[in-house]
Amino acid sequence: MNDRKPIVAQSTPKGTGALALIRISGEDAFTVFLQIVMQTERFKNAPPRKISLYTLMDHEKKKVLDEVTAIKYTSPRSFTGENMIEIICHGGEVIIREIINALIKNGAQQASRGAFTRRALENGKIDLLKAEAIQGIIESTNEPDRLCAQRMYDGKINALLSVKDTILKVQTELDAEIEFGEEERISDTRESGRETILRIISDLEKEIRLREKITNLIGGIRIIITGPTNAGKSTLFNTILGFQRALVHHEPGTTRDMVSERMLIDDHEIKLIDCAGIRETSNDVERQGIIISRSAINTAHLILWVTAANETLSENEKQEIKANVFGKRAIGIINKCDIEDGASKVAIFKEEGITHCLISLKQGKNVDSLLTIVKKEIDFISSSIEMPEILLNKRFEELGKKIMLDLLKADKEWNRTEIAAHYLKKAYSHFEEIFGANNNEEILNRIFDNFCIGK
Ligand SMILES: Nc1nc2c(ncn2[C@@H]2O[C@H](COP(=O)(O)OP(=O)(O)OP(=O)(O)O)[C@@H](O)[C@H]2O)c(=O)[nH]1
Ligand SMILES: [Mg+2]
Repeated sequence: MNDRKPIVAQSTPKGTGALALIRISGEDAFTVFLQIVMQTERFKNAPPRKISLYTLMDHEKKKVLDEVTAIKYTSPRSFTGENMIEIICHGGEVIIREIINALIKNGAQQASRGAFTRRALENGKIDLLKAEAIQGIIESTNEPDRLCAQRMYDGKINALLSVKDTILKVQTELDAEIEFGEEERISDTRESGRETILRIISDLEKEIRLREKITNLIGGIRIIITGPTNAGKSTLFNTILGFQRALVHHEPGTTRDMVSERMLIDDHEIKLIDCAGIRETSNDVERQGIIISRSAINTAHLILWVTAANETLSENEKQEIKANVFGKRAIGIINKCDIEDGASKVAIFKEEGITHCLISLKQGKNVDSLLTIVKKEIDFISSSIEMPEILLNKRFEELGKKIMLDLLKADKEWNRTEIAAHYLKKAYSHFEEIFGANNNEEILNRIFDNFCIGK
């Protein structure tokens, strides 16, 4: 058997499912698979890329492992470029583990993170940027991040290439000045070169801010339900989720800790948060809860301020509304309109320019209109995130920051041409990490360490 053992891993997520996919790749993948398959002739004669039914056996234990289907891919026409098999088995954790163990017992090895993609890279089936793009597509939890990964997958990295070429051009001009400088031309070239570098700095700054916004969306758009105690916040939380997640009680101060759930609203990933109602309290636990609420309000994308129609608006609540929602996206929700009409509370939201809604969660009154307003806000938040064009993933972002720092240093030293040229060279060298990483073991390890197992 070949020195390099075939690799095996589950490619579907861990946990129980109806079906699971196990992949095995390597020159001897077929030999290993044949050790655990009952229908050996069927597998040997199976045409590549066609699915067939097999019984898998642990011959040593004389035990049937599972009835599976499997697809055979013959080198080089596979994802990795090697002989490969995709086994679709039943999705029980024990079955998956036993099949993988049986393959390992017969000559395979457990694949490390990103091992399949790494082999595809080594075999020239894929380039590094595409490999990163695939990982990005798998990992993205929001639309802008997925679109960035898709753009990278499609090879649309012209904006980054243009930054790279421009830095080189300016640096070459500075080098020429150092060598053959003529006084008049020097100052012209130097000034236009500096303008170009300043433009790149400003583009990179903008891109870094855009990436921060995307990173801030990881885990979903954060919607926090807050307001005074006993207003119906937890009731609203449960209503939006569609099940009883948080405790609801007539006693004020019921919710203390932060309770959150992830959900999809119109295909947008949302993190919905319920927390302690805001009030003056002597109870230390409740006070801690209120501190947590305040910090969650600060990082939320959307605030749902819930207040009860039958409670008079206190000076305290007025101040809280002003302090917590000012400059943020928020909806004022006047609940319990089955008890009172809530008209007296409309003014404060109007004053602050906050969209408001009068509802009764108890009677289900106006809840649909509230949800429509919430969906509009979600659409706005999601669509207001501009797509980066240069820094398409986290790694590019990190390199973009390094490039920008060196360009800033070059700008500072612009009149000392040799030093400026040195920093431009340094800025340019960071592109080596992006485009010349194929043969750099250390960079490859760093990149693939972030991949999932089975990819
Ligand atoms: N009449 C009426 N009662 C409601 C309505 N919505 C909620 N309630 C009741 O109000 C009480 C408080 O509801 P919760 O959802 O626990 O309120 P909360 O804002 O989470 O309260 P804290 O966690 O204590 O801050 C419960 O008895 C609910 O049944 C409503 O629309 N009308
Ligand atoms: Mg509550």
